[in-house]
This record gives sequence, structure tokens and C-alpha cells, in this order.
Amino acid sequence: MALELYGHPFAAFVWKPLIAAYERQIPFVFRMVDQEHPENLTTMAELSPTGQFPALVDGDSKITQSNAVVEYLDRLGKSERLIPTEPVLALRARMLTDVFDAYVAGPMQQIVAEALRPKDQQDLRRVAEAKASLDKAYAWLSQQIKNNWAVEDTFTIADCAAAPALFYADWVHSIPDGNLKDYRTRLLRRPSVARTVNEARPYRKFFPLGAPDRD
Ligand SMILES: N[C@@H](CCC(=O)N[C@@H](CS)C(=O)NCC(=O)O)C(=O)O
Repeated sequence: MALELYGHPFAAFVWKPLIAAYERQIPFVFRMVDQEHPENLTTMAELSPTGQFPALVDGDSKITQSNAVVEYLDRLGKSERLIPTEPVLALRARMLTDVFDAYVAGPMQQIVAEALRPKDQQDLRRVAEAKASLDKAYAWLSQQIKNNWAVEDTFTIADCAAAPALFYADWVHSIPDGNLKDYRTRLLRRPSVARTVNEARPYRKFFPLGAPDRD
């Protein structure tokens, strides 16, 4: 029975397992979670505590939370591991993954969430705080990313997290020119990431702040 990945192609946290599966050349069936697939919405609600995607089903194994899904995929497949086998590098990969999730994707999601509310209910202070938080993360990450990828020159789980986080964060609050912006550009050129970006392209019209006319 094929692996089933539940999610939506435009969702930042779903990009992480998509990129991981493409990196590791793992076949899967994509289960679209939207109003047109109510059966998938029902399954998703059972799989995740909040109903948020992604989730992975592999027979009796049911995994939610993007990093757990990526780690699961990392046990399958043949190419180089996304969690380095060397413990110190593995720790750095997990650390940077947390940073991208919590301090880049997190504030980005807050800005998007405010834009989804009716205008008179938007919390502009929350938006300003999220942008200030992004500025701090951008400055810190610019000092950290000195090589091709987040952990030296090996593509890891941290790059799976960085790609969607930096992609959308730059849309809501520009990343200044420099190391981090260049890293975003490199990520977008990686075939697994380029494929994921392309598959999400048809849904850009749903971006509540208006998608820019660029990647
Ligand atoms: N901690 C979760 C976060 C997942 C998450 O934020 N998912 C978003 C998509 S990027 C979602 O499902 N949004 C739809 C919703 O909240 O209904 C993970 O790592 O998987």
C-alpha cells in the first residue's frame, strides 16, 4: 500500500515533507485536504490534534507534525539522509529546523492570519510584532548560513524547513539582500524545491495579501 501524504500544495508546512520525499525519491499518493475532498478533511481531523496538515499514513503508521513526517521519510528512500548521521551535525540540523519553524514560518503565519480576518478585526500590533520578530530571525540567520546549505554543504531537514519559511516570509516582509536572501535563491533552484514551488503555483491567487509577481 502506497504512502499517503495529507495536505495542501500551497501550505508551507506541507512543503517540508514534499521536499523530503522528492529529495529521497520516495513515491507517495497526495491526499488533497480541501472542501472538495471532504473525506480527506475528515481523515485529517482524526490524524492531527488541530486538524492542521501535513500528516502521513503508511499502513498502520500514522504520523502528524511536519518534522516527524520528514524524519519518517528519512528512514525510507536511498539518497543521503536528511538527518545527518553525525550527532553534532544532526543536532545543528534539528536546531535550525526549529528556528525556521518557530521564528520564520511562525511570524509569517501570524501576518497571513491577520490578513485573513475582516479589515476591522485585524490586529496591526500583532503584525508589527511579527515583523520585528522576523527582522531578528533574519539578522541571526544571516550570521549562521555561511555555506551552501543550512548545515555545511549537505542538504538536510533544516533546508526542508527553510525553503517554505523563507519563501513566504519574503513575501510578507522582505529579506534584506545578503547571505540569507542568497540562500533563499539557492533553495529555489534546488530541483526538489523548484518542483514543490511549481506545484503550488496554481494556488497563489488565494494568498490573502496578494502574491507578488515573482517567486
Ligand atoms: N506544527 C505543525 C504546524 C502545521 C501547520 O501550521 N499547518 C498549516 C499549514 S502550513 C495548516 O494546516 N493550516 C490550515 C489550518 O490551520 O486550518 C507542523 O509542523 O506540522
